[in-house]
Amino acid sequence: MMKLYFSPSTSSLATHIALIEAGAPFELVPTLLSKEDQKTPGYLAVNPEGKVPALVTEGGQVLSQVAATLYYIAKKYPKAGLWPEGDLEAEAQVISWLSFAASTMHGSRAHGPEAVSAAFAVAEKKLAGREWATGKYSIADIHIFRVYWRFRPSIDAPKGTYPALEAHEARMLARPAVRTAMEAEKKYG
Ligand SMILES: N[C@@H](CCC(=O)N[C@@H](CS)C(=O)NCC(=O)O)C(=O)O
Repeated sequence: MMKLYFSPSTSSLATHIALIEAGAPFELVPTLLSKEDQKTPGYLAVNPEGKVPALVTEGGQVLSQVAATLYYIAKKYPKAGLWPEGDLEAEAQVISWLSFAASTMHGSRAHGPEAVSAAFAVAEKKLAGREWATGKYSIADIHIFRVYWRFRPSIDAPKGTYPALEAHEARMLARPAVRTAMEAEKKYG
């Protein structure tokens, strides 16, 4: 069974959602940032990056980085339809969004609220007029959602500032897998 090292509401939530969307068997291993569990020698032996998520595959390989974990889950469980298999243009678009979410969106927080707002403004433009990032629900939506949902409260912008992102977030929050993952993480803080 796969193991997900996670801390509630952090980057690992994206991996957690994807595992549930895929119907994959997995075990949650709490690695609480509030207790600095990610800095312990035990965890650093699993993931030398000292960050969550880390996903240990059934084969015993450790995958770090949200994008890699999402890709692995989507490809391993193709019936879940989380990856636009065989549609080269769409596959490349998913990779583009995953990179954008991990770098521009997630990376913006280190540079303060203005940088977060600027990153959201770009995401808003890219997402405008779309139900899902690449036309069909995919792992890209999971990644975008997790970052937007988590960082949105940290910026002072009235409702309606990012209509496409807001509507996307509402669609994500209506998905049973998203609700299940968030509910399961609540008890860890
Ligand atoms: N680029 C990484 C980012 C992972 C990341 O920054 N995780 C944060 C939680 S959101 C973390 O573990 N921080 C702990 C630390 O930096 O000590 C990814 O996509 O997985």
